[in-house]
Amino acid sequence: MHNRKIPVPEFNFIDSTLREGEQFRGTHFTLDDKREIAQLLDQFGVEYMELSTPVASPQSAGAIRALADMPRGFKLLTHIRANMDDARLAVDCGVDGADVYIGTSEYMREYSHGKSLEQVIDIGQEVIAFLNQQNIETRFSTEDTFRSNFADVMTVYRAMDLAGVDRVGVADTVGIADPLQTYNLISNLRDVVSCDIEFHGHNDSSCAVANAFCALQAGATHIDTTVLGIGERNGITPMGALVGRLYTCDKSLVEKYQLCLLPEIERVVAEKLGIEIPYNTPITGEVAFHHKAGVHTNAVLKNPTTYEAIDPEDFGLPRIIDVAHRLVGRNAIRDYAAGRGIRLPTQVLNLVTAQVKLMADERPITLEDVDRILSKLMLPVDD
Ligand code: HCA
Ligand code: CU
Repeated sequence: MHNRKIPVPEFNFIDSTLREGEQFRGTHFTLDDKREIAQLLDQFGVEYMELSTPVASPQSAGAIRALADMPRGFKLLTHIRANMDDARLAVDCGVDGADVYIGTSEYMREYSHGKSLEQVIDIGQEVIAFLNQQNIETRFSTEDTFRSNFADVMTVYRAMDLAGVDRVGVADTVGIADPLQTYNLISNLRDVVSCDIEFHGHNDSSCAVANAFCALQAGATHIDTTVLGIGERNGITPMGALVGRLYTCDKSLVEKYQLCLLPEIERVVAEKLGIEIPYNTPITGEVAFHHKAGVHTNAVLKNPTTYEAIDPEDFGLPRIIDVAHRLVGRNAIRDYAAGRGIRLPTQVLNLVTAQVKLMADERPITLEDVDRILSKLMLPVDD
């Protein structure tokens, strides 16, 4: 069977930790927090950062102005509604670009802004024309794209492309899209517009990373991410997990980023939010490089790639070979003992392994228990 792999073309991360992430339950970033997070993400190498609209509050506007003055490699964006007042204020705050959005689903048209499709296009054209005059990079997205009429959104995208927008945005606002739908919608859009394409996907049904990845395969050029995936409800595509997905596809895709900073960035943001990094988070979760079963540890000790798609060293992280349990293998015990300066002749090794297993059958054990078993039989390692 031919296992076709669709390549991922060049892409940009739009980090929205300071916009979508501000919408996460309990987020309260001070101005200093925003500066610190922006500096870390700048060092990591994100290409863009999106901040909450300056209309939201004086601190929101102040943060945009502060980051606009900061030495940085990323382009500074703010997220604005499709109206002229918001667009003027964004320009006044010194952004490099504006992410303009408006709802196109029936729900949004009925319960949110109440505009017809023609009115949506008219106001979009006016805002894009104004921002273009100001030399501001522009993006126009249709909120709730996947619950909007397909022909309607394509009409809006085509009109915005013709109006000279730099990017159109596809938003899975309520997290209902699946990877094939995302791939299909963006492939179709790729044929309709000549500008760049952005994807913003929520994670309500766990597809945000897969959808973002398929969006790239279909021709999207920009992906919205946040640190740890924070955002409204359970958030959007987490940057770390998408890095993991891209890395396993082709490591060279993410070598443009300072990968060793990822754990620190997530630690800082988690601390500010007062949350733990979920234990099973790709790459940075505490069990991400934890090997346990004897069959696994035996192979990993010879060549980690056997059971690892991602090399923890690329992220400055250790690999853990767990020996304190009943599934332990002899080679893991030998390696653990050697690490503690203990040489185990084969018969002793067999005995230690058997004793660890027996004890672990009786109760959960710790490394101290393994150490106690070892110390009874300790011999120094020959150098
Ligand atoms: C929001 C909605 C949004 C916008 C995304 C976009 C969404 O919280 O204001 O601008 O592309 O998920 O639709 O985040
Ligand atoms: Cu969103």
